[in-house]
Amino acid sequence: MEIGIIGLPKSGKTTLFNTLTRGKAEIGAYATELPNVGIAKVPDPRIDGLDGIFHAKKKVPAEVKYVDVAAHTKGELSGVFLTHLSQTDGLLHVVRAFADDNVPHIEGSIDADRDVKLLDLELTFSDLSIIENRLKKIDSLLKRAKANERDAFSKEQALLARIQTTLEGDVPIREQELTEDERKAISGYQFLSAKPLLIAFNVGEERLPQATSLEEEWRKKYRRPHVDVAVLCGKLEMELVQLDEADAREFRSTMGMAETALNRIIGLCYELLGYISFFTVGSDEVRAWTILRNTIAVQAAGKVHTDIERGFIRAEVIAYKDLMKCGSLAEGRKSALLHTEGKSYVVNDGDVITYLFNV
Ligand SMILES: Nc1nc2c(ncn2[C@@H]2O[C@H](COP(=O)(O)OP(=O)(O)OP(=O)(O)O)[C@@H](O)[C@H]2O)c(=O)[nH]1
Ligand SMILES: [Mg+2]
Repeated sequence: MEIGIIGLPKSGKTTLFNTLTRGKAEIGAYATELPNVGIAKVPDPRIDGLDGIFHAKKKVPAEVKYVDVAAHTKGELSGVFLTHLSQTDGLLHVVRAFADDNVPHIEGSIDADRDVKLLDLELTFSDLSIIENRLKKIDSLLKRAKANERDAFSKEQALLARIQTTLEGDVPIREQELTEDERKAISGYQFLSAKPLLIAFNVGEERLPQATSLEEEWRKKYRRPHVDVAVLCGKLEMELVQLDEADAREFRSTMGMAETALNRIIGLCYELLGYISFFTVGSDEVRAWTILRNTIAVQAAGKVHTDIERGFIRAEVIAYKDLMKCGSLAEGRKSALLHTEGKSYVVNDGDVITYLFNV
């Protein structure tokens, strides 16, 4: 589970990266080719709820990896950037919306709308160039292909040509009408405009009081299928995660800031990417695991351990809410809220699962 942070130079990418991962990457440094990589712990109050029952030695939240790729100038979403970005499951676009004369903007002025479009174009260009190369390759392959291979190549050619035309009409791949099979067929290309996108507008402190209304306004404007919007003040948020918790809380309540940007952005990315969490519990640890919506029990087991997936016998499942009502797994069993499921059970967000397995 990995999210790539993108944006124009000096938009606040590394600042946000540090906030999300509580990291200490150098700010304002001209980034090198090496990306910053860090882990964000996904805040989830249910972990504490479960710990109230199990008093575990360890509480382990779900984790999402964030990759802050180096700054790139226009038209350079290629080479090393592309390699890092193509492996991610989603993109977080940091858009500069703060004014600061000490931080020059590469385009010479602050214009968030222009920057959103600019990056969109870059994603599109990157995909178009991959498609062009592949189409050329298929052309030459078709000349030499045996009769039994031609069909597959022709099919791929037709699909890519269709995607190309639609992309040229400014429809990103994430919004294109493709069947499940077609999406699968192109998944290997890791197209950037196919990835879910969170646009994070980085506003200055002076606009903090309007953050909520700005977010509403921008969400209306930019929200698309698989695209969501957040507004935050990157610099302030980074300073706040470096404070101790009580001080940060006090500051937030004085400023009327409800939730930390950290929690909100991680939460929004989680939803946007279609992730859900299930839990394993015990006196050793209470732990959240990340899966995609519609994952079946046996695949989810593989997240915990490949042995459990291989030797899967059954899963004992209780919904988080039900478990909190009963107060223990034993009570859950008695009141039949805990149910036994087989391999193909579709796991729900918040399921607490005990696996029985045999290897
Ligand atoms: N005033 C103000 N300055 C900010 C804010 N966020 C970032 N900055 C400043 O902008 C400069 C660039 O921030 P970075 O986080 O390094 O931006 P970046 O996008 O990672 O930059 P590159 O990696 O060089 O492209 C630094 O001097 C930050 O202190 C903000 O919300 N307000
Ligand atoms: Mg940076």
